[in-house]
Amino acid sequence: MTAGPGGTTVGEDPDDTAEPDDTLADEEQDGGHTDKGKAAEGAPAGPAERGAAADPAARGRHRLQQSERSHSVPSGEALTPQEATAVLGAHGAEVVVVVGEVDAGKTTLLAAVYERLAAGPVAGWAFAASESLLGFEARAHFASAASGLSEPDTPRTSRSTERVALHLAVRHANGQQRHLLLSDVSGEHAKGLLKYNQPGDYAPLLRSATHVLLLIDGARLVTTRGQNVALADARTLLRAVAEGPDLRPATPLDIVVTKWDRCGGADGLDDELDDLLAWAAGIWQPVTLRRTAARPSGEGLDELFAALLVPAPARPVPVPLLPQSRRRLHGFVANDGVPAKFLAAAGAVQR
Ligand SMILES: Nc1nc2c(ncn2[C@@H]2O[C@H](COP(=O)(O)OP(=O)(O)OP(=O)(O)O)[C@@H](O)[C@H]2O)c(=O)[nH]1
Ligand SMILES: [Mg+2]
Repeated sequence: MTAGPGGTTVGEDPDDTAEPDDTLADEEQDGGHTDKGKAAEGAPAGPAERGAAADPAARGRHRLQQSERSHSVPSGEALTPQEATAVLGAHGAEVVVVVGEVDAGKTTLLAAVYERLAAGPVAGWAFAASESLLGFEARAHFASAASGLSEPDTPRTSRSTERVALHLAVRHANGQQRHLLLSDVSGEHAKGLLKYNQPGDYAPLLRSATHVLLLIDGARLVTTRGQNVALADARTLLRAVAEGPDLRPATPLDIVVTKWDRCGGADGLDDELDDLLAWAAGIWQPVTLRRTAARPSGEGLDELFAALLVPAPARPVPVPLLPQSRRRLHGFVANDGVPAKFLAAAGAVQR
């Protein structure tokens, strides 16, 4: 993708291009890392700066603030929306949005991908750098036997949406370098999608997404009754994501069954998953189904990671409308897409 700094939101997109948003930050927020922050630095001096010029102590304080801003060092934790936006502006990045209910295995999956890359190249891509090394290490520690827990356990991800994205840079044997921002937000946020069809805190993430992973907790698929409930929930989630206003058309969506080590071979499961995939393909394209076990084997992770780096298919190019037809269509905005002939026949066309 060609993400440039200072992005727009879908609602404001003047030419309605099919590119994902290049900002993960709410528009009002400005952490000093965005171009808005840079623009502010170059703006004419306001009252504070004029005061600083007159008073040496104030001038010192002002300089200190400026230097903190220009020398800010990433904390190494998961990135804030502003920091993630700065990565998008500087390099462009794949924005991978992981959606799944509490305990679905989101954090463990991301930790396992990181560990897998740390162990050696995946599909020719080797770990190059990360601005959220501490965030990855903390997650990997709790998700591995090294944590000293009798059963490795990943702590629940905080409900906070202050730090939402894990950053990875990878380099291919051919010298190409790519960046990824992998969202890790609490499954609590999926409740809004599931119950009320409201994206809530997912909205800015989905607007920026270049890839969506919709996780199904494999631990819920062991019994037939569990399968019925979990797969019905997955359909509701998928519909909310796919039919909501945020996700751009043709964004690859992967249905990822987690904990395959626990549910693989369960009665009737493969047939149910085939049905789910066929149903999903009817409402979203492209869609893929994956079976994964982040632990103990890492099954399915290499294929999943390689898929995240496959260049996105060409997105539909919006057809430019002549001013005349734009005006006419505007009148029928509620019936957009319905042939005018049919509307005329139904007496709904107002001339
Ligand atoms: N057996 C098995 N357990 C797993 C696997 N992946 C995750 N788990 C376990 O499932 C539980 C939940 O995993 P998390 O990664 O914390 O789930 P989450 O989706 O991030 O949960 P929230 O952050 O609370 O939304 C933890 O106890 C993990 O150890 C897996 O592949 N196999
Ligand atoms: Mg988590």
